[in-house]
Parts: sequence; structure tokens; C-alpha cells
Amino acid sequence: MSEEFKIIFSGPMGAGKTTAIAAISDEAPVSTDVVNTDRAAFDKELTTAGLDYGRIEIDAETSVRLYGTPGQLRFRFMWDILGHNAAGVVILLDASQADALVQLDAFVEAFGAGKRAPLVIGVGRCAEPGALALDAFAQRLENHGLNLPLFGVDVRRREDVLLLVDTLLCLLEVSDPARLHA
Ligand SMILES: Nc1nc2c(ncn2[C@@H]2O[C@H](COP(=O)(O)OP(=O)(O)O)[C@@H](O)[C@H]2O)c(=O)[nH]1
Ligand SMILES: [Mg+2]
Repeated sequence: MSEEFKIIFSGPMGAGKTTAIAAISDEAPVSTDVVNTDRAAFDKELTTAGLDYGRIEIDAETSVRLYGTPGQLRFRFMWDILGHNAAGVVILLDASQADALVQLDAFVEAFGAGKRAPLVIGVGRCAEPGALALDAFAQRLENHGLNLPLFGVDVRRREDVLLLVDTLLCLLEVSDPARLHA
């Protein structure tokens, strides 16, 4: 029996949600990026006001719908809407941003482990000068009482993004084996 899962990519602006979905989607991804009117807060020309969508076939029986959420806290209500029925959530963070750990708090609380679907964390720009160490993210997760899969990733690399998706699918299989390969 073939199955289609829904996976959410969330995280702050610029963490790489749009890039990650584009990196693995079999179909041309749909993205609602618009001109950023908030350049004072974040200097990036395009920002996601709505959502990203893509789709990937993992094997003959398994496909995954990929949704990217808006990053801004003021769109938090959309995280719940998009997160509904999700098989898993990828939280992307940017190690070169000074507030990356505070962002981790916000997104981990919103998608709360245990509450809903499995979570994995992908941390980008780890090699940039001044970037926070991966250990700092692990420690922060521990403060939340969480031991989640945590990977340093480059969202522009297909293999890195696939690792995040595969990890979620593995967690899903462990937590609910009947759902996969039924
Ligand atoms: N130089 C560099 N750029 C990166 C790295 N990771 C992500 N990016 C870039 O960061 C940007 C992320 O933007 P985007 O995907 O729109 O982020 P979103 O706001 O989360 O959707 C893209 O232009 C990526 O190419 C990295 O490790 N190094
Ligand atoms: Mg985006």
C-alpha cells in the first residue's frame, strides 16, 4: 500500500526552509516568497509570507509532501494550521545568528516534542566565523529535557536535507511501525 506523509519545515527567517524544500523536491516547488518589507529586522530581499510546498518520492510506496512555514513569530498561528496531521517536523536554525538559541526555544516550544509528531533539528552555517557550536544547541535542547536528533546541515545540499527527512521517517517507523510498510 502506498502512503503519503506530510513533513513540515519550520524555523526563523533565513534559516533555509525554502532552499531545503527546493533542494529535494521532485516537483518544481511552490513558494510564496515576497519582497521583505522588514529589512531592518532581517536583511534578506525575499522572505516567506505564506508557505512553501514540494513533494518527494522516497520509494515506490512512500512519498512525502513538504511544507515550509512562515518564519516570523507573528505568523505563529500558521504553524499550528500547517502542523496539523504532520508526520514529522524539521526545525531549521542558523548557527551564525546571535539569537539562534532563543529561536530554538520558540520553535521547540511551538512544535513541542511528545505533543505531536517527531522532531529533528538541522543547524545551518555551522562553519561560519563566530557561529555557535552544535554543542550549544544540544545543551539548549537538554535544558528543555529533550534529546532530539541534531545535525549540522547545508540546506543547499540535497543529501543533507534528505538526511533530515529520512531521520523523521525512521523515527516514525520506530514510534508507529504499522504506519509504514503497512
Ligand atoms: N553561504 C551559505 N549560505 C547558506 C548556507 N545555508 C543556507 N544558505 C543560504 O541562506 C539562504 C536561506 O534562505 P531561505 O531558504 O529563503 O530561508 P527561509 O527564510 O528559511 O526560507 C539561501 O540563500 C541559502 O542559499 C550556508 O551554509 N552557507
Ligand atoms: Mg522561505
